[in-house]
Formats: sequence, structure tokens, C-alpha cells
Amino acid sequence: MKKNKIKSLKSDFEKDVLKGLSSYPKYLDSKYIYDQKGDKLFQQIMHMPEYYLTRCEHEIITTHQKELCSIFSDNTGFDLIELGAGDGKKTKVILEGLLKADANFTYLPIDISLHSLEDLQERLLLELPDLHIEPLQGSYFKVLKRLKRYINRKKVLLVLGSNIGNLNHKKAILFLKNIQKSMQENDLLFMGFDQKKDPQVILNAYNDAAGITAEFNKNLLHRINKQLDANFNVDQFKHWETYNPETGTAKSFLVCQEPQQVLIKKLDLVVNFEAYESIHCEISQKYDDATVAWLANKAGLEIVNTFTDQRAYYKNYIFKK
Ligand code: AVI
Repeated sequence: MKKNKIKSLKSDFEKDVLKGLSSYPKYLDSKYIYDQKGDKLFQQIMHMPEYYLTRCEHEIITTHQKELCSIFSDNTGFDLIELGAGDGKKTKVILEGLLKADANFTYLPIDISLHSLEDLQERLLLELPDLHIEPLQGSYFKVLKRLKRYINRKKVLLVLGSNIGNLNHKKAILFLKNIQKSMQENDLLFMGFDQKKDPQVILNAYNDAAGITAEFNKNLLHRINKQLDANFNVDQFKHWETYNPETGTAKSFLVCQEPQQVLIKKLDLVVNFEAYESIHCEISQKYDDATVAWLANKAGLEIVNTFTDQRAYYKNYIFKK
């Protein structure tokens, strides 16, 4: 691929699509699934009977609400900073617990999407009118760097939903290192990690019978069609999930069932697919304690506590620097 071609492109989306679809084997970054339609599909996935992750984390937070709130709290006040606004349902359990305990805190959700933040704020304030909430729009680490004014106040950072699982180990370490850099001695990180389990349970979670996960992945191609003026015949692609119990990596692919030539006008690019050629779209890493301890160690973090659900499908870890 010509370097000049990449340079002339404006957005990261354009550059990444060009790079991924010009590579062999082809790949796309799952972060681009999340436009308005992708966000909605993910909300639906979280309600699918096969997608256990959200319910497990909700169970953990609900069961351990009191203990978590007491670990997080600080007499002199603290900031509860969430990376990713989400739909707020699990966070609401923590916020309710803290308000009930009369804790002195401010909730600072960080998200790239202003729309998600406004929506979250409106919903939370309706149900929890006493909540101090200061939404922060921007990318996580830029915002965390800006947060200098909170330097002498305890920070509790929340990363829920096993979002780290969508990063390979190298990127996950980088992500944790960036969080670690923003932390001080007294600060805590509360993070969810989906665990290794019966491979069939994992495969089912990413291959729901209603086909919502398939639609979710295919949204990548719909988005390229819409935003980059392309002509993917999306119906010819089949969603294909794999899980490797040795590495704990679930991978999703879109497999082209027939030969196809795609023109992506905005990139001035023609992409040829042979029959059964794939696009790798997402990884959803599953963990065990040893792997989480290894990641933490690499990032300069220490595990101080863990909480799991009844079936031990999912774990939330508390880290300190
Ligand atoms: C957001 N993330 C943690 C989800 C996961 O489980 O990897 C995204 C997802 N992909 C398919 N289903 C859900």
C-alpha cells in the first residue's frame, strides 16, 4: 500500500479501513462497530439470554454493593471516575450504595460520545437527584491527563463490561499502564474481566440464536458502505465465531461466501474477496487469575481484591498502584 495514500486520508476510520482491507489476512477494528446503530445492537446483545457477561457483573456488584462502597469511600471525599459511560445500570448500583451510605463523592463518567454522556446524566439525575455528576467528554487518557485539579483527592477508576477483552495483551498492558500513570498511592482501579469457562458457553455468547451478534459485526460493513461510499454485499458475509481454550481468545470473523469485488469510493480502493475469505473483526479475550496478575504486573499494578459471581463466570478485580 502506498504511504502517500494513507497520508492523504482524513480520519482514523478511513486510514484503518484502508490498512485492514489491504492486508492479508484482512481485518477491521471492532471499535468501528459502534456508531448509533452499533450502540443499539450492543444494548440488545446485553439482553440476549446467551450473553451472560452483563448479568454476571450486575450480580457481583449487587451482591457486594456494601463492601465495594466501603472500600471505595474516603472520609475526605473522592472521585468515582468511569471510563466509558455505558448504559449506567451496573454503575447505578454502586452510586445508589454510595448515596445510601452518605459518601462524599463526585461521579465523573468519561466518554467520547457527548450524546451518551448527556443521556446518561439525564437518566441518572431523574433517579438519583442527589448525585454529584460531572460528565467529561473526550478520549479516556486525554481526559485523565486533564484531571490535574483532582490530584489530592482519592480516585476510584471504574472500567466495567470486560471492555479490556477487546484488546490483545500488548494493547491491554498499554491501556493498564496509561491508567496506572494517572493513579496515585491511595487510588483504586475496579475492573471487570470475563473468565475462561466451558468453551460452548463462550461460543454461544458470541453466536446468539437471534442473530444479533451477527448483525452487530456486519454493522462494520454497513458503516463502510454508508460512510465511505462502498458497495459491500453484506448478505454474502457469514458471522463466524471461534474460541481457543488454550489462549482464552474468542475471535469473530465475517466470511465471504462468494467471490466479491468491493469498491470503496471514498478510499479510491477496490477490494477483492475470494470465496470463503475472511475479515477478522473482534477479539474478546477470556482470563484467569494468572493472566490478570501477569497483565497487572507488567503495568505496575497490584491486585488487592477480587469478586466473582456464583458460577465464577466473571470477575471484578480491585487494583492499586
Ligand atoms: C464490549 N465488549 C466487551 C463486548 C465483548 O463481549 O467482547 C463486545 C461484544 N462483541 C460481541 N458481543 C459483545
